[in-house]
Amino acid sequence: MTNQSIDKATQEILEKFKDSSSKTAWDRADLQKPHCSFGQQGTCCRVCTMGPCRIMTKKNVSTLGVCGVGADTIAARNLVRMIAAGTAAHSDHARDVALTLHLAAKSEEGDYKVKDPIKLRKIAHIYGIETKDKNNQELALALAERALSNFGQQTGELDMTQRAPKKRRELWRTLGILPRGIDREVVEVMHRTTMGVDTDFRNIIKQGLRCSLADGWGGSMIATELQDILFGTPTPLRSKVNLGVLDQDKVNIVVHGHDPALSEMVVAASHDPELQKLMEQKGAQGINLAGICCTANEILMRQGVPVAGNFLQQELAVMTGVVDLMMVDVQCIMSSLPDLTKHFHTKVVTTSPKAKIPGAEHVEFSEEHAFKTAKEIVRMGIENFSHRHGNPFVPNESMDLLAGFSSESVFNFLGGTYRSTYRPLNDAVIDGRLRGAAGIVGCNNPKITHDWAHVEMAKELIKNDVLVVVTGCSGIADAKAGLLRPEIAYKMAGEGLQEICEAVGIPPVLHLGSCVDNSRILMTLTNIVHEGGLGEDISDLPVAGAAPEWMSEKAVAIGFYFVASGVFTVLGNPFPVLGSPSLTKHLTEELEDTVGGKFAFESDPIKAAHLMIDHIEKKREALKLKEVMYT
Ligand code: BF8
Repeated sequence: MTNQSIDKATQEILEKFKDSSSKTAWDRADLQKPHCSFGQQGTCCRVCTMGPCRIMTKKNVSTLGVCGVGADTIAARNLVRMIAAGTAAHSDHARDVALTLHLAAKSEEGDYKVKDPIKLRKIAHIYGIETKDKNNQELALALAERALSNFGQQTGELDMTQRAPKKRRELWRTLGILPRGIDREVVEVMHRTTMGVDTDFRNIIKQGLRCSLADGWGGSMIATELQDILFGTPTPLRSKVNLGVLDQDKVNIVVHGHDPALSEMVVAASHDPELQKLMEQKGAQGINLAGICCTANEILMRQGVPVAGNFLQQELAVMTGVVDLMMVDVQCIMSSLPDLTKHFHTKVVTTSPKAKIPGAEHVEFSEEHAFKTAKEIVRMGIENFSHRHGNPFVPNESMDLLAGFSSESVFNFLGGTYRSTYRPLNDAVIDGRLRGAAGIVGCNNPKITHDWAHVEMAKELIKNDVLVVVTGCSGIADAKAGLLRPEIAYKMAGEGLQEICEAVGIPPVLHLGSCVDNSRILMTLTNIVHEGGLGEDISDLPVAGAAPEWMSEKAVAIGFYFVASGVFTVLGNPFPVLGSPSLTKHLTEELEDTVGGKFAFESDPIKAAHLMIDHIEKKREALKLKEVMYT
């Protein structure tokens, strides 16, 4: 089992069910082998029905598709369509958040309220909204309308891009990749990549970069900031992670997906006196909420709700036999869940009209009746408590963690409670106590030992005095491995990083939230540039990024907006482009000359960490910084 996961809880459940008829993603992944090499290399084209066309190379001569396109075009088209899909996912989520803010602004009596009025004013200012003489409701309405207009905007520049360093924004403008409107960039990718349009692979990638920026500095940033306004900006808090947070004696409700709008209400509904009474009548000792994937990250960061697991643990949560209800919203939800519940008592409840799953119960969520829907779902979970059967098995594995960092809180923290400044962080990098910083983000993928690449990479980086920030399933992986505890710095961090962690009481690995919260990393990098002393652009900074176990189209969009923002980014498994050596070279070499960032593909997390460290050193040298103090 150890080659499937490094996580003990995961290993125990997989071992227990290895000969049973309950199948998981790992079993299905085995059945998919060998993978289609054309798909893997990116050289299969299905954009019209003259094919499907595959590009084959014999004695250095490649075939062409029926319309005449070769491997370069096909692989580039396939890749940027992944960017468009990822951007669409993050941004459609953001649209729903903006609509929720609009609703909160319109009806003061509704379930949603502005929780962070300071951020409301700050973001309204970015949108050029006059804040003087406006109350919160008026401001929220104006902001929601302006944010919504960014989706359908046809010309101009996305408002949030103004937050990027000046030099970066000018570069985007010069290169013609400053995003105009969020939906427009997604549509243009789809247009350009349809049969017989753009066949210049560099030009296709250029639009891919523009589309990805519409995600990072558009959709994802809108989602993060408006969620903070509605649900509160996270501040550091303690919680627990892994399947051991499920409690046999309590009603266990697991929320899974990405959109916090309903799960925030479920948190409130779980305290409802009427439902508490029903829970007691059913003989349970409490209502225990836990999360999976990014919905988990959202309510962990703001409410401290424990996390049951990351992407590859969603089926395992059901297999414990103690999850009375799993409520899902959108994204990263395995279609296998309802089928799995044939062997277990868990009710799987879909809630979004955009994401129904055959075999699941559907309770439609609408922002107008959010609390009522949340209560109904919690009630279903409580009612299902008495239907448990068989021998439940909850691995005795849970880990403490410190989360809730944001671009506002984390480095203010580094500046001390009363000093709101990035100065101490910049100074630590300048004087060589810190080598630099790295972001590790993204998914799990059954092709890679679960959690292994995330955890090994993080350990290697902190050992070398690189402060690590994490989001998404990467954050959950590191949390399970204990890396989000301040005390781990003494055991695993280099001396310089240890000093900093000790002085401010932070862990060497900082959890910044869900995948849309990668926009917090963009803002953190921007704040470091603005603080001064480390160059004028993100591409000058001694930083790097990685997605060592990525699998989702959303990760492709994220990788691209980091590279387009000037960040060297290492992927654990390559993009499906290796069938085009020219495109591969463009992504891993040439892009650096234009946008200042590029990709590398490296499956060994230690080697990948050293690619990042080498890049950080290269940037330190260019900035003429002192040598790192402790080597
Ligand atoms: O958006 S890291 S598996 S849960 S895609 Fe999905 Fe990947 Fe997890 Fe969050 Ni992000």
